[in-house]
Amino acid sequence: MPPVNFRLLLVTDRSLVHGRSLERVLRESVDAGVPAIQLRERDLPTRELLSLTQQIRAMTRDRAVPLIINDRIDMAVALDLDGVHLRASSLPVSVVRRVLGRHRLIGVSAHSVTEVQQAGDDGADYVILGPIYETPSKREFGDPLGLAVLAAACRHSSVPVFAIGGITRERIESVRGAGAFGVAMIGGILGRENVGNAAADMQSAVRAAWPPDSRNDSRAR
Ligand code: TZP
Repeated sequence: MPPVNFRLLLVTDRSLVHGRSLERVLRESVDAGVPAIQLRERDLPTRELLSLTQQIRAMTRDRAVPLIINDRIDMAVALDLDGVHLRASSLPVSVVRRVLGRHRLIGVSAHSVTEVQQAGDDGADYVILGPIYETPSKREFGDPLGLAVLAAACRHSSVPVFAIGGITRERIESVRGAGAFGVAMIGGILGRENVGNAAADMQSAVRAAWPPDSRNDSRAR
């Protein structure tokens, strides 16, 4: 299995960047310490998504930051991305694995303990579980699951679990306490006016919660 060597995953939503270019705010985030990006721009037409992904790939490659894309296995292979993120309506993990092989990451969205377990059984490298807390886009993502569900999912999971949904700096310690491997977020960084400051702030809280030398894998960022 390829290593999941990050504790903070910044998920994109270009509707939140208020007229700034997504490439620019992601560059600011990465330069401030964000260690991994999930490009989640599912509604973009293929050619536009290709061009955006190429720009972001060039920026992340220069900085050795993993770039994961939602669903687009073709782009992951063609642009040599680090992985693909899947949800329930995507191709199954087993099929995606046949295309991507073992050296690219496969992440899966889950909304319950059972889905987390299933994703592990299916061969995902990690799971993103949420929403844990209420998020501004509550309607799309469903009711908050809460820390008890997160804790149960982490106990029963064979793969790292990232908590998503309403994650703030103040909540990082609680989700770590529930057993999360890391956190994934949109608004906590991209929704803030000064994205660089927000990213630095968030990464420092993540490093405080999961000190890099607290586990055997010293590559975790
Ligand atoms: N999946 C579950 S909640 C969510 C996703 C993609 C949105 C997270 O956004 P935010 O702004 O970090 O709460």
